Formats: sequence, C-alpha cells, structure tokens
Amino acid sequence: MTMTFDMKEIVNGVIKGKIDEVKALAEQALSEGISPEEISSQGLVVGMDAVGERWKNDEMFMPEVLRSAKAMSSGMDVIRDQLAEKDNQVGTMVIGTVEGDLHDIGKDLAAMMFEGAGYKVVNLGVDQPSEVFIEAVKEHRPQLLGISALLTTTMPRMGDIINELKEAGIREQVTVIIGGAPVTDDFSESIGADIYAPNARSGVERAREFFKKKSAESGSN
Ligand code: B1M
Repeated sequence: MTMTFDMKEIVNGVIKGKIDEVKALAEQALSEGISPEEISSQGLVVGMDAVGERWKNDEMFMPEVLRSAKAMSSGMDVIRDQLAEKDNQVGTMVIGTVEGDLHDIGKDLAAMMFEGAGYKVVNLGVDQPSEVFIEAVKEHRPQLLGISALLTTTMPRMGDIINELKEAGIREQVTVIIGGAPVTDDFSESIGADIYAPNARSGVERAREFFKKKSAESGSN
C-alpha cells in the first residue's frame, strides 16, 4: 500500500497554530503506520523550527508562537506514550528555569524539542533554586540537565548550579546544556557548561553531536 500521508500538512498546521488539526493529523499519520519518531522529527519539530526562525526574523509575533507551541503540543500528546516506550527513548532530560526567573516560553520549547527527539523530559518549571536541580539529578539520573535563564541578573545562577553539582560529587554524571536569550558560548564556557544552545533546535543537534563525540572518544580509549 502506498502512503498517502503528506507530512507537510503537520508542518504547516504547526506553523499556522492549528491545534485541533495537528492533533487529528498526528492521529491520521499514526493510523497510516507512520512512526511517532517520523511524526515528530519530520512534522512537529520541523514546523516548530520554522516558527522559531520566523520569530527570530520578526515575521511572527509572540501570541502566534505560543499558538504554534500549543499545536505542536497537541500533536505530541498523540504520540507521547509511544515515544516514551523504552525502545524509543534516547535518554532522560531534566530541565528548568533558574531561581528568580519567570521566563518559560523558550525553556518549554526546548523541552518539547527534546521530547520530540525521544527524550523523557522532567520539566521542573520556573524560578527553581539550585537545590531543586541537584535533587532532580540525583532522583532521575538524567543524561542531560537543561538550564534556562532569560535575565542577565539570573544568568549567574547557572554557574551556581554547576558548582553545586561539583560539590555534590555528581558533575561528571550529567551533561549540562544551557540556553536563553542573554546566554553566549563564552559565558557557557566560563561557567563550565558542556553545551550552549542558541535555540531549541540547535540544542538537540548539539547534544546529539556531543554524545556522538563522547562515545567515539570512549571507544578509542
Ligand atoms: Co521579560 N525580559 N521580563 N518577560 N521578556 C526579556 C527577557 C527582556 C530581554 C526584555 C527587554 O527588556 N528587552 C528583558 C531582560 C533584559 C536583560 O536581563 N538583559 C526582560 C525583563 C527585564 C523582564 C522583567 C524584569 C520586566 C519587569 O518586570 N521589569 C520581568 C522579570 C520577571 C522575572 O523573570 N523575574 C520580565 C517578565 C516577563 C513576562 C512575565 C512579562 C514575560 C514572560 C512570560 C513567560 O515566559 N511565561 C516576558 C517576556 C515574554 C519577555 C520577552 C518579550 C520574550 C521572551 C521569550 O519568551 N522569547 C523578552 C524579550 C525578547 O526576548 N525579545 C523578555 C521567546 C522565546 C522562544 O525565546 O526565551 O530566548 P527565548 O528562548 C529561545 C532560546 O533562547 C533558546 O531556545 C528558545 C527557542 O529557540 N532557549 C533554550 C531558551 N532556553 C533554553 C534552554 C535550552 C535550550 C535552548 O536548554 C536547556
């Protein structure tokens, strides 16, 4: 049987913020035998990626971005259980916004992109003190710890979390990825984070490259 489903419909549905339509399309795609990974990586993520680009280029406004995020989320709801099956999982990610910072839009987009890439995501929310991050790493033993900050005044909390991971003796157990509008590569390096993500999509790609390089290095040792 030839596949009739056109993934572009999901991509466009996300871009246009069609919440119910994206849900129905994801259901249709699943019923036509398309895998949840494909629905995510070739449909939902591609759509949200385009939204991110348009937002960056001032071609979309915040309410539209949020509607698109809801549309992506409605598609994720359809495939989440199947993506979460052990065989499909890439790993676990704990993610949160630092203490004193209430911005969660970018952090939630990043969480969604990582979920779409096959991570089980534990989202701690906003305004979280270092202890909450440390306890979550101890409890969930994630491969990735994602930290977000949108204010120049709260950025230093990211470094505090890394220092507290060291003090707790668990820094080496987890890869730290940081993001947020004021964050830069230089800042990331200065606090000893492993990966800096300029945007949600690149975060997923950089994490993939990081783990690939790490496993190649451990293989050659
Ligand atoms: Co605030 N705010 N805000 N704000 N806010 C900014 C960040 C600001 C740049 C606006 C400005 O002055 N031009 C400015 C910060 C200045 C600075 O520190 N340099 C600012 C300020 C000053 C404030 C208040 C102090 C304002 C006040 O009360 N006087 C206050 C602080 C409250 C607090 O946190 N304690 C405040 C409050 C708010 C609202 C509550 C009104 C609202 C937040 C709503 C919410 O998040 N639920 C808000 C908003 C919406 C903004 C702007 C307009 C938009 C932020 C956003 O959501 N962007 C922002 C101005 C701007 O950025 N143009 C601004 C869209 C989002 C998709 O982008 O978050 O950058 P972003 O995320 C990107 C990447 O950075 C990256 O991927 C995302 C998608 O590609 N990314 C990650 C982010 N986290 C990541 C984590 C990762 C990976 C990638 O892995 C871990």
